[in-house]
Amino acid sequence: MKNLKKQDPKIYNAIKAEEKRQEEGLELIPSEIAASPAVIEALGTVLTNKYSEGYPYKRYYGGQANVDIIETIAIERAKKLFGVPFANVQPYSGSPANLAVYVAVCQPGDTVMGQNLPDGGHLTHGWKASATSMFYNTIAYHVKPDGYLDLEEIEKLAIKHKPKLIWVGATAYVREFPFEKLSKIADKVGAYLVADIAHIAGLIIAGAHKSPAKFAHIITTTTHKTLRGPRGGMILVTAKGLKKDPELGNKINQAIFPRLQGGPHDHQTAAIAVTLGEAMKPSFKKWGHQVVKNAKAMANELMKRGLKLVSNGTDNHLMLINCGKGRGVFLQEALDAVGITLNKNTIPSDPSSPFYPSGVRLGTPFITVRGMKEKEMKKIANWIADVMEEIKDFQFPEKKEDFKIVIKKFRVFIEKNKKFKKIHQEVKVLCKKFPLYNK
Ligand code: DSN
Repeated sequence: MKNLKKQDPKIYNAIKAEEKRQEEGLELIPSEIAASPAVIEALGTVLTNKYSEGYPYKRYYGGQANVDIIETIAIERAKKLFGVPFANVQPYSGSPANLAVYVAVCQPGDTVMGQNLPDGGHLTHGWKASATSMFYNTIAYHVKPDGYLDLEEIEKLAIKHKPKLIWVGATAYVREFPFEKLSKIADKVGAYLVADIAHIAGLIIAGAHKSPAKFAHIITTTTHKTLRGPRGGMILVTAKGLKKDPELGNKINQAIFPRLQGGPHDHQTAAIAVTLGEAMKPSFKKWGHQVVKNAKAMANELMKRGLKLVSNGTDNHLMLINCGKGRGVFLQEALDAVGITLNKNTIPSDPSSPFYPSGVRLGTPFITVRGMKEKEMKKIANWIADVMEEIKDFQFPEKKEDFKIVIKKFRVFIEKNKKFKKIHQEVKVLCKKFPLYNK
């Protein structure tokens, strides 16, 4: 980065500081990952200079010979990896990909169903704060007290509301998705079943989670979570989808361009192609299975230490710790102080609110990229449990207005805590043994 360093030291220094933060800390946000050096190289290329509205060999601007090759490779790799006949690799990210699905198959005012946000669902699946609920009639389904999807409720709601589209997929669901059962419900009411596999795409390719390819009509995903790619999105249409509507691929293409987006981000497309190439290697399968093994090992150790996990464990890459009413923020901030990064998150039937949720969400994709295994998971789980123990006296205040006072006290406590300083040093030592990029 010699030019950047000379020309804009403020930005250069902030990037270097972020490199150091990621290198010296444990990134446990389950939707984050360390993209490979080849992916990062593809992102920083002259492809960012180009406009390519349209699709390969059908563009609106000249000079597309190289971009057409790149996008075609990305499409073909996506089709092969997921076993589908159609792929669009142009969505800027997951939310635009999901919006394109609505535009392709629904009319404004149509009814759609999705997993309730506090139950782990995604904003774009119809949550009230998302624009999707402004344009569509959205019905939320839930998980049962054991943390599994409530299939009985889903079936009842589907029969009652006859949705045009049913989403399956989430941002905070620790169990395997029952794609086959949901496809039966969707077929019964004539709805499109759309699987949003953003969180689990890499696990599906690795064979560590069932694939929705035989059961859903459409699949959407981001490319920067367990797929280990650049920030980006994809929309896939399955054979089942084309059987329901042979025009579905064309409708998706039109929804992305010209209806919702302009020129594709060609540097991102190239990096997606590289990602998909990497995901075809046998080592990717091994990695995907290790992510799940690591999550299970961490979950077991956390529970052994007395922490409460939503659904008492995990089938995938992520876990949700129930910290007690409104206490997610305390654990997030205390762990930040020891170099462990995760995010506060709602838990099913959260007694608090999305801004002051009662849980934290954590996962193993990033640290598995670094080569960490079950032994390290146990160590990390014990640090988390130690930190939780240390902050046990801090409760969310009865009156929300008092939060500012409590959090101020809490931050002073964190700042002065000797145990946290010790754990932070130990975290750094562990990270040094598992370098991220400087191998
Ligand atoms: N922000 C993503 C996540 O963290 O799961 C979802 O869009």
